[in-house]
Amino acid sequence: MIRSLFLTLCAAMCIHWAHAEDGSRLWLPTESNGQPAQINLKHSSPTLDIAADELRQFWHGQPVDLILKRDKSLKADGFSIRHTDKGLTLSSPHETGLLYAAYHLLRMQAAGETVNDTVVNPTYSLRILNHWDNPDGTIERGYAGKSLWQWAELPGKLSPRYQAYARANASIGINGTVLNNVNASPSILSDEYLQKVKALADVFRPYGIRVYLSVNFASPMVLDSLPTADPLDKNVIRWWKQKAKEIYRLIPDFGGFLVKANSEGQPGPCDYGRTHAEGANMLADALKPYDGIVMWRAFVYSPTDADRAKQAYQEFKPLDGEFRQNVIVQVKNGPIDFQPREPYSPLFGSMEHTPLMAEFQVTQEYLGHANHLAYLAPMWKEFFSLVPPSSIEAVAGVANIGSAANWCGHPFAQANWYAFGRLAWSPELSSGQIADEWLKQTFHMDNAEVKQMMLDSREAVVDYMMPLGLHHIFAWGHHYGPEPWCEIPGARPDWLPTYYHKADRQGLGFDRTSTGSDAVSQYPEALAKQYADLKACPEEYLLYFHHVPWTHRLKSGRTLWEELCYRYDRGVQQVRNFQKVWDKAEKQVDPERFLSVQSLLMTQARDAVWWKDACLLYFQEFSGMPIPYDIERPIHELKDLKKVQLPISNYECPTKEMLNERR
Ligand code: BDP
Repeated sequence: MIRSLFLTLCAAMCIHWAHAEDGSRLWLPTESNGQPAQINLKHSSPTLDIAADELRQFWHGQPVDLILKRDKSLKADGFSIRHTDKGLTLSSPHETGLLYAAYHLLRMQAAGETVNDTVVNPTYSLRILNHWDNPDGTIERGYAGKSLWQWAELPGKLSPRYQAYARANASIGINGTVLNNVNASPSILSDEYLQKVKALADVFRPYGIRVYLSVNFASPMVLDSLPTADPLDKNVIRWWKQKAKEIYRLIPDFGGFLVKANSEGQPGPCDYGRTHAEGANMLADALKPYDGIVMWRAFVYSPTDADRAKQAYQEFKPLDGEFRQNVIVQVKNGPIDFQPREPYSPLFGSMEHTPLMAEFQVTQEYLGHANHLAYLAPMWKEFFSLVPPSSIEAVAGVANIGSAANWCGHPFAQANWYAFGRLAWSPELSSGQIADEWLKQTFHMDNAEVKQMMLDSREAVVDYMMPLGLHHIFAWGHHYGPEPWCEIPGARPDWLPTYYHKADRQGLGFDRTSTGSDAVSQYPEALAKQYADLKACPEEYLLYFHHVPWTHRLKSGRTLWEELCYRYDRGVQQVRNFQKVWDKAEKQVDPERFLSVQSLLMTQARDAVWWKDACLLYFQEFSGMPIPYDIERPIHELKDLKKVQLPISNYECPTKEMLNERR
């Protein structure tokens, strides 16, 4: 029955495919097929009206009553669904809960799931996207065109995409957005920009989305020529209080600030001999009267220390308990920087008296930009398997959204936006379920092979880029291709791959045990013991924690060198297999998106070979061993690969022309 309903929907959607499909629809319903249902709503408000309208347009089941009602079992955004004699009753203590309930029903309908009586609560009350968008329209690490925010046109002109963006976010439960880059321009707090920010906040509000801003710690100096930004200076304190007042006068539900301080050249409290806590608390005090929060990032490291992986912990752990209640420390999932794979950051679980939030990167800075298919839910689930969802306060995702017609560049990159929202609401959902829902809503497709391709895709990227715990061996600057040999005279050592892989005649990998940097000791005892033991260390983290001899035997019985070769090769073969899976699915997909994904998979397959050849030929110079004869031979020469220069400025995604030129 469910299947037949699903097939009917698919048949209806085939008509839809008669139009060009540019991917702008995302996973959302846009066409009403079938008899609209009766929707009853006693009150009216912008949010409730959206909920009712969505159901009136797209829900084809029993009549629905939308009811605002207190209920002890429901959190603020939670809702319940009950069957009654007359149909379905959706209830929530808050309007946004009813909006989420409406999208929940529509999702179940599109995925062909049975609607049972249920109570649904979000795990986190803050589910937030971090845009790294600059006032000049560029996006740091953005690969889907320019910024969505048309700053020059705001506040006078409102692009229809703002509302579409809010709708998409609400449909997956995202309730906050930081509009601008963590490398923040002080101008975002100028009167001119605050008017623009207000205009966006007004569009997002009915969808339950609050606006937040990244702020530059030196803003009082830049905007109003104060001689200092010292957080203990009276005039600085007054400046921020006044700024908060101004903001809240315009945007009464403004969410708060996100701050990158004393990191990668950004100003911060340490410039004045103050701690991160003193800096964060000063801002928190300014926002407190309005219930605003400060998300203070723990992404800090200096070039002098022996191990970058240890630094956030070293700097923040001693500050545990010193932050105001409305400060949340935002910690990247791993200790280094959004690598295809790295262990979780040991700050999680170690700050008992400080609320922490996890920062995931939805944009694929280190996973092939918008050219590679890499479904990231398995990566975030891996994090949650080690950091219990209940041990953190919130989650943030660095957005992969831009002005591209299909929002995210790669058609499958939309799945990462979707998965981030779904996991921020329910971290217990499985990667498979999310992939399934997304495929059904986006492609109206029930294809086990395509779903499996999504589930395997992140591991494939790990295999062809950085298997066995290798990390940060990317090309300088743009982080797209391989450059394990990269040497830039005068560059910070911790920005160079050799710092991380430490290849030599004996072996490969970073010794983070007690004989090396001892980063293992930052983990809970049992885990530290396991990671420090060469035999017990999970192989996916092996070269992250150990400098391993080339001849060391792994679980497979192969030596490290052989296993490395097999993993790189496995990654390449996986992508070749993805190409086959996708080609087979041709009839189930509209031609535009089919061809787009097909062409991107070709790029990905070529890039996978590029990675494999570059890394194996380079590491072979140290191992001195042959590439096992049963795997594919290199097709490039190392000397040629060393000459590859991608002309990617401002970290933009390479165009097809660039990629062709490179080959
Ligand atoms: C790194 C990016 C850089 C960001 C930085 C951050 O390469 O562009 O500014 O993280 O998170 O991943 O602050």
